Amino acid sequence: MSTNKKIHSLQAFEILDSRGIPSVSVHICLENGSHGSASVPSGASTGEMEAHERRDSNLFRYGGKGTALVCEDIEKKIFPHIKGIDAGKQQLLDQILLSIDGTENKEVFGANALLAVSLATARACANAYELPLYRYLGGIYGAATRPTPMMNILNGGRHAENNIDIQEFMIVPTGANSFSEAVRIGAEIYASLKELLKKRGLSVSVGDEGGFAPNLNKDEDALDFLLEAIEKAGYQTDTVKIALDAAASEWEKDDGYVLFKRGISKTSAELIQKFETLCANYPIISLEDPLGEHDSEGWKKITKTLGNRTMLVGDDLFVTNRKLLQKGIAEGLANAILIKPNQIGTLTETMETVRMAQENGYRVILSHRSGETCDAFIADLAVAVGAQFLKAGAPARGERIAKYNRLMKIEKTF
Ligand code: 2PG
Ligand code: MG
Repeated sequence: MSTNKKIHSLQAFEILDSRGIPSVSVHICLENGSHGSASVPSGASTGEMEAHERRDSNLFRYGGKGTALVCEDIEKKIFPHIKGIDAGKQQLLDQILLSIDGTENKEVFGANALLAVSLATARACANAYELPLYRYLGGIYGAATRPTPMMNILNGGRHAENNIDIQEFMIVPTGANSFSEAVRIGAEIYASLKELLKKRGLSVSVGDEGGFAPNLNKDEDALDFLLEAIEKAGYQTDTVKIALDAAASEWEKDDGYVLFKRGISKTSAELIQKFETLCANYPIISLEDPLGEHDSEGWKKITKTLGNRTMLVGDDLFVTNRKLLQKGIAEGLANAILIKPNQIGTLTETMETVRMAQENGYRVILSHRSGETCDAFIADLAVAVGAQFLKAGAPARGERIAKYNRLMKIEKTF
C-alpha cells in the first residue's frame, strides 16, 4: 500500500448510542485507500468541567438531542481544515481541531465532534500501517500491558430507576491470570448474582451499563449481594475485589450532600466516615468520586485517611483534564484517575493527561460512558498506555462486551 497517509475524505453520521440518544460517528479515508471509523459515547452523570457535548437543540428532533447539525459542521466546517493532513501526525491534527474551535471548552464544534474526527484519524492511520490499533497507539505513546476489568454488575444512581444511591458496584478479578480469565470470572459472578436476585424475588432488569438494578433496603445490601455472588460462583475475595463509583457530585447540595434516591442528607465528614466503614467491612480496593467535584477539602481528607490502602479515583473531579489533574496533584487529591476521552475531546489531550497521571504515580483507569456505542477504541487505548484497569460496565449488553471481547482478542495476539 502506498505510504501516502494524507486525509482524503470524511463522512460524519448521526448514530444512536445505547440509550437510544443520538451520537456521532466519523469515517475517514486516506489518499492511499486506508480508512477508519470512530464513534463517540455520552455520559449521564457528567462532571461540570467536562468539555462541551454539542447537540442540535432542535426540539422537533430527538427532543433537541440530535446531532445532524453537529455532523454537518464536521463535514463542511472541520473537514476543509484537515484535508491533506498526514493522518500519522496526530498531534498536529488535534492542534488544528483545537485551534479551529478556538474555545477552552470546545463550545463551537463540540468535544463529541472533535473526538470522533481525532479517533477516526488514528484508526485510519493504524490501518494504513496495517497495525492493530493498540500497537499503533502504543508505538506512539509507549507501554503495552493488559488491564484488569472493573465490571459494574449492580447499578444505581443516575444509571438506574431503583432506590440505590451509589452509582456502580463493580467486581475486579485482580487474582486472574489473564484478561480472558478475568472476563470469565466476572461473567460467572454476574450469572450467579442474577440467580441470587431471582431467588429472593428481586428484579433482574438492568441499568444503563448492564448491571442489575434491584430495589434494596440499603446500599450495603448491594455489597452483601456481591460477596454472596462471588462466593456462590466459587471464588474468594482474595481473587475478586470490589470497586465502587459513588458519583457523589450528583449528591452535592449547598455545602453538603443529599443522597437523592433516599433523600438522606450527609456532611462531607459523614460521607468520609461512611466510606471508611465500608472499606473496613468489605474488600473494596477502589472508590471513585466518593466526594463531589467541588469538595476539595473532603477529597484532601479522604486521600489522607484512605489513600494508603484504597484507590481514590477522580472522575468528575478531573474530567480527563490535565490542568485539573495538575491542580489535584498539587493539593493532594485522589491517587488515581478515570480517563474518558470524550470528557476532553482529542486523543492528544487524553494522552497528555494519562502521561501526567503516570508521571505522578496516579493509577490510570480507562473508562466507557453510560451511553455507549460498539466502538472499542478504549480497549486498545488501555493496552497502549499501560492502564492498570478498564471499566466498561457489566459483562453483558453488546456495547459493553465489545470492549471486553476486543481485549480478549488483543490478549491472544499479544
Ligand atoms: C462514570 C460513568 C461511566 P457516565 O460516572 O464513571 O460509568 O458514567 O458516563 O454517566 O458519566
Ligand atoms: Mg464515575
